[in-house]
Amino acid sequence: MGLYLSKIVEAIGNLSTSQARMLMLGLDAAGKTTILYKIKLNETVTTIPTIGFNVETVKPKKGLEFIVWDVGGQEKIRALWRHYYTGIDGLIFVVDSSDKLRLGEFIFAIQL
Ligand SMILES: Nc1nc2c(ncn2[C@@H]2O[C@H](COP(=O)(O)OP(=O)(O)OP(=O)(O)O)[C@@H](O)[C@H]2O)c(=O)[nH]1
Ligand SMILES: [Mg+2]
Repeated sequence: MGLYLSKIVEAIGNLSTSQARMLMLGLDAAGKTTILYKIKLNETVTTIPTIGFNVETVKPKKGLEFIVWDVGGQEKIRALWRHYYTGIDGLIFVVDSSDKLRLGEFIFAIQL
């Protein structure tokens, strides 16, 4: 997971803005909250399924600040994702590469 985090930070580090509002979406148990707190605290925390959202300000790189919205991915609450799009600067899709069977479910969910 660390390699992917570095790539995300590297890619987004080229943005001209120093602060960005980011929305993180993915299916339940994809690892969104784990990633958020790994960036924020540099720790792998024990998570519980997110009902609603977590929002944290993180500094993944010097001079760059993200306000990250991590929205719960359980099936019943995916219809709420679209309400979080307003005003965002970037979207992070979190996909568990070992969960290939549910990739179609995720593609369906982001079209809701
Ligand atoms: N998918 C995934 N999970 C991991 C990985 N490494 C650790 N995990 C564990 O898998 C679980 C993922 O849970 P969360 O981070 O809460 O997932 P989430 O995407 O926030 O789920 P919701 O809040 O239900 O939408 C945690 O127990 C993690 O510790 C990884 O590389 N991929
Ligand atoms: Mg979560």
